[in-house]
Amino acid sequence: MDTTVSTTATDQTTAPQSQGLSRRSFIAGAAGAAVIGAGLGSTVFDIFHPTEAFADENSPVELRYSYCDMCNHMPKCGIVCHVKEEKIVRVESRTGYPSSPLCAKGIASLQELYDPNRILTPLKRINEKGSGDPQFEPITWDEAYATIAEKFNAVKAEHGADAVFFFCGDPKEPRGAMQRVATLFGSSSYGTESSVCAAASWLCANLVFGQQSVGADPGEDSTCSLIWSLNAAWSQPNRFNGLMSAKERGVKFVVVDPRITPVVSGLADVHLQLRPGSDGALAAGFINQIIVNEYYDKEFVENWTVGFEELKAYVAEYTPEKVEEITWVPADKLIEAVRIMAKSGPGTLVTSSKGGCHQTNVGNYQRAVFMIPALLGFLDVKGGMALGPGLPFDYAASTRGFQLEDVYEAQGYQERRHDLKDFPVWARYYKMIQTVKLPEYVAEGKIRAGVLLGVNSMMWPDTPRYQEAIKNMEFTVALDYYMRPWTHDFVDMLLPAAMCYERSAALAVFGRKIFLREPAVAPLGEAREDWRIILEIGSALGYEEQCFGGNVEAALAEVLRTTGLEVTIDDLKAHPDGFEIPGNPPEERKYASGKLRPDGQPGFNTPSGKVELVSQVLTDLGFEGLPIYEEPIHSPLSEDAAQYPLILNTGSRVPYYTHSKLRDLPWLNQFMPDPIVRLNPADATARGLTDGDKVRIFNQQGEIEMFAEVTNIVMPGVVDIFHGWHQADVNLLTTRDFDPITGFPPFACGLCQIEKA
Ligand SMILES: Nc1nc2c(c(=O)[nH]1)N[C@H]1C(S)=C(S)[C@@H](COP(=O)(O)OP(=O)(O)OC[C@H]3O[C@@H](n4cnc5c(=O)[nH]c(N)nc54)[C@H](O)[C@@H]3O)O[C@H]1N2
Ligand SMILES: Nc1nc2c(c(=O)[nH]1)N[C@H]1C(S)=C(S)[C@@H](COP(=O)(O)OP(=O)(O)OC[C@H]3O[C@@H](n4cnc5c(=O)[nH]c(N)nc54)[C@H](O)[C@@H]3O)O[C@H]1N2
Ligand code: SF4
Ligand SMILES: [Mo]
Repeated sequence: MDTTVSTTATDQTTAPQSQGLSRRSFIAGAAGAAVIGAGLGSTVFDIFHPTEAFADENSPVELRYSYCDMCNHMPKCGIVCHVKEEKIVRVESRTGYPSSPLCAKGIASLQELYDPNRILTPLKRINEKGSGDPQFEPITWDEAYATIAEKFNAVKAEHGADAVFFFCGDPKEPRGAMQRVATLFGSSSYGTESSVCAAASWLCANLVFGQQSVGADPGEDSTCSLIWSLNAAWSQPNRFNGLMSAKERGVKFVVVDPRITPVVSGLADVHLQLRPGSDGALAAGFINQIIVNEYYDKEFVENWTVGFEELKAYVAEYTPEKVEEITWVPADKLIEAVRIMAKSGPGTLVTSSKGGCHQTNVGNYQRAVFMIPALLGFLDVKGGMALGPGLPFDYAASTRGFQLEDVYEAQGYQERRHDLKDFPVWARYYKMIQTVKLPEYVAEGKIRAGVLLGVNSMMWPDTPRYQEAIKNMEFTVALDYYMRPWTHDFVDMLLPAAMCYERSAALAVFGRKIFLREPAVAPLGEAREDWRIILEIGSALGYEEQCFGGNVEAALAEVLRTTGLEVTIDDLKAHPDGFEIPGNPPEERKYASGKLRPDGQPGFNTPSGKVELVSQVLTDLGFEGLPIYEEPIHSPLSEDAAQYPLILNTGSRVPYYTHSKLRDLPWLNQFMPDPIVRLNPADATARGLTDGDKVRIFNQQGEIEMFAEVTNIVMPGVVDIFHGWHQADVNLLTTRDFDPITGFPPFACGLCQIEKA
C-alpha cells in the first residue's frame, strides 16, 4: 500500500492542498491495510498535506491555550491555538505567559500535528526484527495492552522485574508516570535521556554544593554572568530574550565556547574560544587566577568550603600561559575574563547540557566550573545564584511522592540496580539508571523486555550497538509519533502517541505558578497521550487502582496532592493564567540558617555540610576528590591524531531541528535540507574543499557523508556536526569512552578526518 505521494519539501509549502490523499482516507487506509511498510527506500520527506487539516474559512474561531514543547519536551512557550471545526488552523504566541515568543519550530508545529506520516493506530511487528524493512500491522489497544502485560509478566516471573526496562527518550513530560509504573511493577530499571543530556551537570553541582543545578541566568541584581557553553539563541530562543535584556541592563558576560555563536556575538564582553574538551584546564586556570589575585570571598571560603588548600596547590601549575598552551585560549583573555567576573559580582554561572557534559572528563571538569561562583562568593546572595527549595516539583513537573520514591527506598531497589557497579556516583544521586551500558545489560541477560517512549537509537554513541541491544530484547514496545526505521526496525510493537496540542499532562510550572494544560484538540486517529498509555500499561500489568485506570486528570490530581501544597485541579482550572502559590520573599545565605539541608542543620547538603572543593562522595567511592583535568581520550595529543587530525565536535544545536526530529516539516526543512558539516576555511583549503562539496567524514569507528559548509563560526582544527540525521548519523563516529563519574559519552571531543567524497 502506498499511502504517500512524493513531492519535494518546497512543493509542499507552495501547493499544500493539491497533493495526495486526505487525512481521512489515510486513517481509513492505514487501519484497513494488512501491512504498513517502513518505506525504507523512500525518504521521510515523502509527505502530502491532508485536506482535512484545513477548515472552512468562514467557520467561527475559538481560541484555546496550550504550550509548545518542540525544543525540549517540556511545556515551554505559551501558544494560542485558533481552532475551527476542531482543527487548529493557526498558532501564535500567548502574550503575558511566562515563556515566549515562538520561534520557527513553534510556528511550524502545526505541520507536525497534521503530518500525514504520523502513526495513528497501535501496530505490531509482523516480520523479523532488524530486517531493514520493518513491516507492521494494525492491532487494537486491547490487544496491545494484553500482549505487553503477558510479555512483561513472563519476563518478570522468570528473570525478575529488573529485567524489564522503562525508558523515556527526549520526551520529558511522561517521566513521572513512567517512573511510577516501573516502581509499581517492581523494576529498578527506569532510565531516561538524561543519561546523555544535562544530568552530568546536575550531578557535578550536587557533588560541589549539594544541589542539582545547571546554573542560573542573571537576574535583576546581577552584574555579570559566566556562560559556560550554552547557545541559547539557537537552543532556547525564549531564554535568549532574557539574556539580551540583561545585556541591555549592563550585565557583563564572559562566554566560554569553541564557536562564535550568536550568544558570543550578541552578549560576550570576553569570549574564551577554547579547544573542545579542554574545559578542565580552562576551569583550573580560572580558579588559579581567582586565587593568585585573591579575588575569592575569604569569609565564605574559610567557613563554608573544604579542600581549599589542596585545590590551591592543584591549580598552581595552571598559569594563564600553560592554560593557553592546552586550551588555545590567549592568556590575556583569561586574565581579563576572571577580572570582569571578580570585579563586577555578584553574578551567575550558566552551564549547559551540551558543551557542559559531553566529555570524557566531565565529572571533574564540571565540578571545577561550579567551584568558580562558589569561590567568588556568588552562592545564594542577591544578584548571585539562588539556592534552596522552590516548589516541590522535579524537572518534569512530577513529585517524589507520585514517583513512589519511598517504595523504591524501603524495598531495596537501589541495591538491585544494574548500573550500581558501573556508575556508583550516578547511582547515588539518581533513581534512574545510567542507560549508556544498555548493550552490556542486554547481552548479559539483565534487561530482556521494555517500554521505550520516544526512543531514538541515534541518541547514544556507536548507534549500531544500541540497535542490536533493542533487537536482542525478547519484547519491546515503543511509543512515538512516527515510525522511525532506524529505531523501530528493532522493536516488536509501536503505539501512537498524541502530540503536544492533544495532551493534558504534564503540568506546567514556572517559578511559583502552576498551569493546567487542556488539550486544544482531540488526538487524531487512535493516538493517545503518553501519560494515558503508560498508566494504561500499568493498569494492564495489574496496578489499575494505583494507575487511576489510565485517567490522566486523576493522576495529575495525585501529583498535586503529593506536593503537599494547597492546590487542586479545580484551582488550576479556575486560573487559566496560572495558579500562584504564595511564598516568602527570597532569603539570602540559606546555608547559614539551615534551610538547604533536609536535617535543618546549617550548611550545604553535602557530606561535610560545606562546598566540597575536594569531594568526599568521590573519595569515599574510590575516585579522585580534586577536579583533576585529563585530556580527552581521543584528542590532538593522543596517538590517533596523526591519522585523524581534526577534532570531532558533535551535536551543537541548529535553530530548525531538535535532535532527530522536525526534518519532515517543510517550513523547517527548507533551511537545512541536507546534512552538513561545518569546518573552518583553513581546514577546507588544506583539503581542497569548497562550500557545498560532498565530503566523507571518517575515523576508527566509521564513516558518513555530508555536505561541507565552510565557515568561521568554527575554529581551525575543529569540525562541527549536528546529530540526528538518519542518513548521516554522526554517532557512527562517536566512541563509547564513558566518563567514570557521570557515565557521559564524549560527543564534544572525538577525532576525525575529512576528504572529498
Ligand atoms: N552526537 C551527539 N549525540 C547526542 C547529542 C549530541 O549533542 N551529540 N545530544 C544528546 C542529548 S542532549 C539528547 S537530549 C539526546 C536526544 O535524545 P533523543 O531521545 O534521541 O531525541 P529525539 O531525536 O528527539 O528522539 C525522540 C523520539 O521521540 C519521538 N517523540 C517526540 N516527541 C514525542 C512525544 O511527546 N511522545 C512520544 N511518545 N514520542 C515522541 C520522536 O519522534 C523521536 O523518534 O541526544 C543525545 N545525543
Ligand atoms: N533547536 C534546538 N534546540 C534544542 C535542542 C535541539 O536539538 N535543537 N535540544 C535541546 C536539548 S535536549 C538540549 S540538551 C539543549 C542543549 O542546549 P545548548 O547546550 O545550548 O546547545 P549546544 O548547541 O549543543 O551547545 C552549546 C554550545 O556548546 C559549545 N561546545 C561544544 N563543545 C564544547 C566544549 O568542548 N566545551 C565548551 N565549553 N563548549 C562546547 C557549542 O559550540 C555550542 O555553541 O538544547 C535544547 N534545545
Ligand atoms: S523556543 Fe521555539 S521550539 Fe522552544 S518552546 Fe518556544 S516556540 Fe517551541
Ligand atoms: Mo538534551
